[in-house]
Amino acid sequence: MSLSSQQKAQFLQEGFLKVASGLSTELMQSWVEGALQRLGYDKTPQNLEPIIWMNHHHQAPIKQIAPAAWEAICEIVGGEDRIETKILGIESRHFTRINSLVWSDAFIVNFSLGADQPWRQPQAEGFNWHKDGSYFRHFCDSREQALLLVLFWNDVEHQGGGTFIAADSPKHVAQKLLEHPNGIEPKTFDFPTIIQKCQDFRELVGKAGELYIIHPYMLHASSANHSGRPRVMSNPPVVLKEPLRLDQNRSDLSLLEETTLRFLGTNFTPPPESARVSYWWEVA
Ligand SMILES: O=C(O)CCC(=O)C(=O)O
Ligand SMILES: [Fe+2]
Repeated sequence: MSLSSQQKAQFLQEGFLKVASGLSTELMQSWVEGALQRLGYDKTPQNLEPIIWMNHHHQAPIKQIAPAAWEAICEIVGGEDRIETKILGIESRHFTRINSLVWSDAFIVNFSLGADQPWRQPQAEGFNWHKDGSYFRHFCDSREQALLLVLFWNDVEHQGGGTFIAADSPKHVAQKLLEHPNGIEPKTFDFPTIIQKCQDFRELVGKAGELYIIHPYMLHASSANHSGRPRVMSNPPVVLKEPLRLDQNRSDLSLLEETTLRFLGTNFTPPPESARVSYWWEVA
């Protein structure tokens, strides 16, 4: 089942889309129960941090365990052939290997973030707004995180810790990237200034197995979980073999490239390869 013309139009206009991934209930329950057990949630929940970033324990090919998601991802990036097959090793408090072909139980478990304060609507102040990608220098056409995925492994309701997005942030992030054709180091990306320009804030909610496929320029943040239940989510990166081709004159653009050009409002001339020197990953 490929994306409908309505779904494609939504990604192009809004920069995000929710699809059913095709993950089975059995697999989700088994990986989630195992992860919560490893954290000690069944025995000593009182000892747990409010939010925990886990490393991989189980993994399996997306094509096998979530065929609908795989098809949607491939369609958006312009085909399976464009997805990186090499494994990237990174340093992180979360996962340390990125294999774009598999999904894993490297969960972000939000047990009770901010549960001791009144719940607040998504807004510029007081949240850790960011664009993902601590391991590469960011350019308009970067391939190292070509999509932001928010995959729910259990049901996430209103005020239950669903990721917040700033839906109108991609055009502001695009502007910032255009101002820096030689790239931006992840630590110096000025998210606080960009988020002040945003007005359209949303809370992502959904059922277990639902996947938000989101443009990589989208600023997002963890939110407070007042549900009393763990929110289990993962953020598996999609790495491409080559940078995006951001040239409106091409007739063979992927939906991701078209959407990126819409946010940029102009073509982007790739930097010389020497400008891409700073990155914090290696082929594992
Ligand atoms: O916890 C969340 O909902 C978002 C986490 C996130 O964006 C991240 O770890 O990069
Ligand atoms: Fe993030």
